[in-house]
Amino acid sequence: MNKIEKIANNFNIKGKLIEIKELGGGNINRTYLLTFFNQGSIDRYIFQRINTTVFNEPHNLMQRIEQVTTHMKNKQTNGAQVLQVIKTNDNNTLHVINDNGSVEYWRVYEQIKDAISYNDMSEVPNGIKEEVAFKIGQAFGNFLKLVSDYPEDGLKDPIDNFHNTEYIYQEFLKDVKRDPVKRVASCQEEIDFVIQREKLYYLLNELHKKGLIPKRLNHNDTKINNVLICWETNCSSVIDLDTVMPGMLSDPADALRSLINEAGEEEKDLSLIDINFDILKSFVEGYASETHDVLNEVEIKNIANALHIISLELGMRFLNDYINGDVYFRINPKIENHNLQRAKVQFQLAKKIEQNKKIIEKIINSVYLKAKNQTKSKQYILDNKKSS
Ligand code: ADP
Ligand code: GN1
Ligand code: MG
Repeated sequence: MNKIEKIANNFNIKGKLIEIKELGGGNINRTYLLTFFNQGSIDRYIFQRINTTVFNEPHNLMQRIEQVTTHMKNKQTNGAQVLQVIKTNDNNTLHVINDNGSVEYWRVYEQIKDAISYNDMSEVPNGIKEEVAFKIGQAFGNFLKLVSDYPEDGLKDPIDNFHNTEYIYQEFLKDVKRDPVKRVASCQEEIDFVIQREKLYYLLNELHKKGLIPKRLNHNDTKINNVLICWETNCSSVIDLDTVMPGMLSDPADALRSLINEAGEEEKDLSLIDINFDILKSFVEGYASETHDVLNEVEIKNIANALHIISLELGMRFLNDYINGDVYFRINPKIENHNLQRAKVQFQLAKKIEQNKKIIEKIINSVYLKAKNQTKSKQYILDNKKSS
């Protein structure tokens, strides 16, 4: 019996295991799709080994995920499938094993059925790119709404200072100074690029301190492949809930970062990195349709800044990992200086955002204004009907 089969035996799953397939796409966890034959039907499950370098308290993490998904299920009305945790035979959310001295934490989810995820916009056929962007906007906007009244759970955040750009920048400077694997000389141009934009990294914290931007429970990892679209039912499900914690505009910002660069995060030819404004507008239309009465004016005005900042932040995180010897993000050893290459893509995107900031702000503001006005006129019609 192989290792995954043995792990599967510990979960409360009926039927005979007939196929094991590793899924790529994520940069953090190891993910497998397992197929079971059960009394004439086929059931599929997602098996994941949690990356404990990134998530050092897996039990705490699973408790948040269980509570958040239960909260979502109780409120969900649009028919979308919500991530469902499958327990072990002894009713735990994790199966812990010791493999040659290393402790591994395994969890299982039900597979979201009949749904597709795209790794980047280049995988989406022309003609439906805007529709996909709209659906992703709706899905993450709906997520923000669903968890907006999730009560304080007393749990630790799964990662400290995740998307605290100011903190990430300070850590980055320390690692540049340490230069642990002697790579700093090979990326001085990129380091200078980061330092030149220092002022931006403080912006969101400053607005928060002034009371202008609140911290709301965010998904915090809103890249394109963390939404599964079911075309048949017209419902989309948000997955990868590992980083659910309070944040400031990280969801619309990171989703836009991931979507508007059609070439994707892994592109080698930097001349292909650009902004697709139609995709940008469609995502915002989807996100605004759910959040126009949730976000305040200052938040809406700062989505463009948050997008700029998160592109620089992710570039900084990739560059920092390159400088540290590739210890955080999964790399493909066949790609030379993989994390440095990924950082360059994000910096190129940040340059484009810088050049087009005014246009981006204009699009976002006008989409939100339209969404708000539509609601107002609907309300006006309703009120008039009632009084007549
Ligand atoms: P990572 O943290 O490594 O990004 P994810 O939780 O996003 O891991 O899973 C990686 C990939 O596995 C996803 O992009 C998706 O394609 C697939 N996947 C994960 N969970 C499910 C699920 N419940 N149903 C169907 N596919 C899933
Ligand atoms: C990681 O797990 P995945 O691949 O969805 C990372 C995100 C990055 C993303 C870049 C916990 O996301 O923050 O934006 O890679 N997740 C974590 O591709 O660090
Ligand atoms: Mg993921």
